[in-house]
Amino acid sequence: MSRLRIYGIARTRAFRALWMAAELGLPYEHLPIEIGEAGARAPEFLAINPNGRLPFIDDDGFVLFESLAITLYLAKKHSLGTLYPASLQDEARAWQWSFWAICEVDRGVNIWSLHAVRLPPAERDAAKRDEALKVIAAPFKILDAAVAKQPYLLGNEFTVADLNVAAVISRAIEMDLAAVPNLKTWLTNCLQRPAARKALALKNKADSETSPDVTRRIARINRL
Ligand SMILES: N[C@@H](CCC(=O)N[C@@H](CS)C(=O)NCC(=O)O)C(=O)O
Repeated sequence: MSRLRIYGIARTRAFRALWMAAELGLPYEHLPIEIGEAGARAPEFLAINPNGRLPFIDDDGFVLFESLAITLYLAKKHSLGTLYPASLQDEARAWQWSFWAICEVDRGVNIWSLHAVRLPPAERDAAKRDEALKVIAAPFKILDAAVAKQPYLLGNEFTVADLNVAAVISRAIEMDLAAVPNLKTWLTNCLQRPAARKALALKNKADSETSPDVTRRIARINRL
């Protein structure tokens, strides 16, 4: 039995943890539980993560929630000096980009994706979609400028900073990114990594198996 358990169906933010586990080549057990009462809010899972949200992990008895805390933890544990920066300043930059992604673009990309792609066409709210695009336009310009001068966020090498930001905005790959060409190239490169493709295969499969009812529930529960 593997010591690392990753909880959460791959269509959720569990995708971020699954991508990191693949980058690190870790053996793990994936428990693809659903959001809400049928999954993360069932008593047995609330007993592990009282937030009732996904993802969370159990690493040999060590329980952790928050998707990017999970990726940072796994990278530092297994890839210090490679995927996880060794210097104090680069570590801080990895945190900076991770917090930035959660605060500036996570919700906007999710709203856009639901109202541009994932909800049945008749139920998409164009006003929500357009407002989300407005909210993410300025931060996307910041990211575009950051990857215009160097291939990756911390320099020449792909690190946890790239994984975290690219995983948060992965659904933006379906947007028109003509206004941010450097972001588009960088995101494409990140998502073409073999580990990303493995995690994306799980995510795409979960997406394709998701019924409109579940997508509606996702929009309602997450207030998107
Ligand atoms: N900041 C958290 C957000 C977790 C979150 O909201 N997860 C969603 C799925 S992607 C969820 O579980 N929503 C259901 C709910 O809130 O009940 C993280 O990054 O892990």
